[in-house]
Amino acid sequence: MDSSLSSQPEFDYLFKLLMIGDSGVGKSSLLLRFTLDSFEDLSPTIGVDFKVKMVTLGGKKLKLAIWDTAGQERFRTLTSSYYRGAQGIIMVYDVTRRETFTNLSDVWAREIDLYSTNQDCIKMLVGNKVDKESERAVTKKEGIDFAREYGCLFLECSAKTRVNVEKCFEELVLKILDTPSLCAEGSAGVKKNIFTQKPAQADASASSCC
Ligand SMILES: Nc1nc2c(ncn2[C@@H]2O[C@H](COP(=O)(O)OP(=O)(O)O)[C@@H](O)[C@H]2O)c(=O)[nH]1
Ligand SMILES: [Mg+2]
Repeated sequence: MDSSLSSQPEFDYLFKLLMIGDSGVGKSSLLLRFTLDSFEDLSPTIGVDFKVKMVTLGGKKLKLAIWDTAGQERFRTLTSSYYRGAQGIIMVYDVTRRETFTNLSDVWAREIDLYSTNQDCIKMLVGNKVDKESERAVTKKEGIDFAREYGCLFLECSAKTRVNVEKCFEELVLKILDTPSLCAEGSAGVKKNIFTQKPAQADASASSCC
């Protein structure tokens, strides 16, 4: 849209996305898989804060700032600043651990209602670890029903085998692009600073950008 200007913006939209869900469900692994295409057996204390990834989707250049917890979810102490200004939220559970699924409605959906500043914010429910099919404890139908009830998108995926990982992020972002109020917030012309809101020791080291 600003292509007539001499200094071209590096992106059309900047979106803030969040990963939430219980400890151990694979939030950090999904983020690493999506941003770096790697999978490591992460120690439970390692979180990545946030990563930045540039993508082109729907004909737009997008800068995605994807926030992850640094393990605070174990103590249920995510703060409102974590949620503030997000256009998209990825709610992750582990298909082999039923309590991670029930906690999404008992704990995490409530937190979103409490803290999310944006009522149009798009949510994506993700059932991770489908590579462990023999240990499955939550059926796909249950995921579909939850998503319908909470008005979320839904996919099952595996950070380990990479099945559906890109699709989780892409479907979420395409839906954000379809929502005019969210695009307006994320527009490159809008002065907002989602990077300085975060606490110290930001690690924006990922990727390709800038
Ligand atoms: N089998 C399998 N293991 C996974 C998958 N995703 C993550 N893990 C493992 O689950 C554990 C917790 O992952 P992590 O990303 O740290 O979860 P987080 O606490 O939600 O950030 C780690 O040992 C990961 O290697 C997956 O898709 N399949
Ligand atoms: Mg983590």
